[in-house]
Amino acid sequence: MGFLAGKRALVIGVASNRSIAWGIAAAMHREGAQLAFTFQNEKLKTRVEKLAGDCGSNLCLPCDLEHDADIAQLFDKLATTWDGLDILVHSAAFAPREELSGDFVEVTTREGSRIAHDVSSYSLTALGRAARRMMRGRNGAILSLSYMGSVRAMPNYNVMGLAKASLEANIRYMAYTLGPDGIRVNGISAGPIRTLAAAGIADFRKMLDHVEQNAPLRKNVTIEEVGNAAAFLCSDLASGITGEITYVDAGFSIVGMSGYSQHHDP
Ligand code: NAD
Ligand code: 0WE
Repeated sequence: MGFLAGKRALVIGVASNRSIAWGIAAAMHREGAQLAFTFQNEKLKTRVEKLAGDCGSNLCLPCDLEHDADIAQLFDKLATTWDGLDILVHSAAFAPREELSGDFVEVTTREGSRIAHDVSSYSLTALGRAARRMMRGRNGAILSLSYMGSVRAMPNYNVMGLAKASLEANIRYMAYTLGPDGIRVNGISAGPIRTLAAAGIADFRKMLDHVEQNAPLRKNVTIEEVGNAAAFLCSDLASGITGEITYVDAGFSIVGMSGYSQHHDP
């Protein structure tokens, strides 16, 4: 029996079979969890429904995280099918494309900042509030996805770095507040992965190559590796862990002198 047998998980952020959320859903399904999904808009509906079917789920509900009414309706609908919720996965982020290239100080706008922080950080608080009643008192777990741009200045990631810093603080405040309800809140900071969110990002190939050459494990991570860590963090195996950001990045973030090559006999 899998280590998530009997658990019910809601997964937000599947857009394709390359989505990190899809790697998480597949790992959770393998470990015995029952799944429900959301889709951002009608364009994604059929794709998400097909992927849901692949892991035995026919629960697919609409939710645009920019709208309070969508979040309220999501949990109203979910409560008509499920009497409780054990796991909530938040794997969504957005900033207007113009914010994600060029000189940070020059390209960052008030409206772009608002949108990035709203969708990528505030939405986690809104979801936590809406999910709280269904998750209370059953060793629930909430998980979100971050990136190292929250703690280091990086080219082009720009205002998304600020939004991820906010998200990581949000994870700690939510862990602090929801802990007494038996709900853990954690984050995974993943290395770069080619998903739709990475499509069209300038020099993404270059970043993948740089990680492959400099990370201690000399590789990039996959959605399967992120999925396995996510399944663990949301399971009772992680019952002592809350408010943490776990790096799943082949070790890239711990290196203090990238590019230095060490002589090494076999
Ligand atoms: P993806 O494009 O597959 O997923 C992003 C998801 O966000 C999509 O499903 C999209 O529908 C959803 N989304 C965006 N705006 C939304 C809104 N207003 N309402 C509802 N949903 C919305 O890309 P991904 O790489 O799997 O991204 C998932 C998460 O992982 C994001 O938080 C991203 O910041 C994070 N992350 C990605 C990488 C990477 O290199 N791909 C690395 C570290 C962290
Ligand atoms: O968090 C992300 C990407 C999130 C993202 C992606 C897009 C592309 C499409 C947010 N908003 C948008 N808006 C769009 O219009 N990652 C960690 C992947 C990523 O994005 C980068 C990166 C990396 C890594 C952008 C610049 C530099 C590095």
